[in-house]
Amino acid sequence: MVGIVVRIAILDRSQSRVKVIRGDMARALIIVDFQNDFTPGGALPVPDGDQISERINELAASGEFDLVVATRDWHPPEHGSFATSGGPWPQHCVAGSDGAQLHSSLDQRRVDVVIDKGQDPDTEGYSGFEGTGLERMLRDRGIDEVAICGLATDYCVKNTAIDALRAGFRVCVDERGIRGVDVHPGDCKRAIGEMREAGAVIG
Ligand code: VGL
Ligand code: ZN
Repeated sequence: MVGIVVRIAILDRSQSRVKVIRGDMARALIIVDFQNDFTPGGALPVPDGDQISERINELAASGEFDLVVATRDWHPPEHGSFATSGGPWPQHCVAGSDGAQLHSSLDQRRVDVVIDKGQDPDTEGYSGFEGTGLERMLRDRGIDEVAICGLATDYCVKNTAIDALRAGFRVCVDERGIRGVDVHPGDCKRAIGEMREAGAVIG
């Protein structure tokens, strides 16, 4: 078998289509919280948060990924992170609200799976891996490597990337496909440093 590249085609029943897992690596794209409330005009806008849509759509359509996941911050109305409950943030991404919908500039035809997070009222739920089936899903589909884009660099992108590394995935963070809030100036820069330090490739 020397010299033969093994390509395994599996029928993914949930998607009713055949995916090819490369002999080398299977990759997923994770689009973090690209939602109305995190874009200008929303309840907790990330400056220029809408500007990453072209890059996200380009990544999702690139053919580089075996699976495209979009996470949504999806909070109950009394979530502990809301100022009304003593938390740091204005009310945002209440489950089912317009603000919680994926931004209309995202080409949702490219999204295979949507993962809702932040549903536990008592934890921040910044990471897409926290209290969700994301890790299991990636493992079930043989994913080795994840690329991460979305919002916000210094919160949900950072925590998702660090949890992905902890779970043993290789992680690339797409620098052109992220934006952050920078509540304290320098937060985004520090977040990128922390992700790199934890083992992520920033590119
Ligand atoms: C986020 C603050 C509060 C994020 C979510 O998606 O980065 N930030 N909830
Ligand atoms: Zn939130």
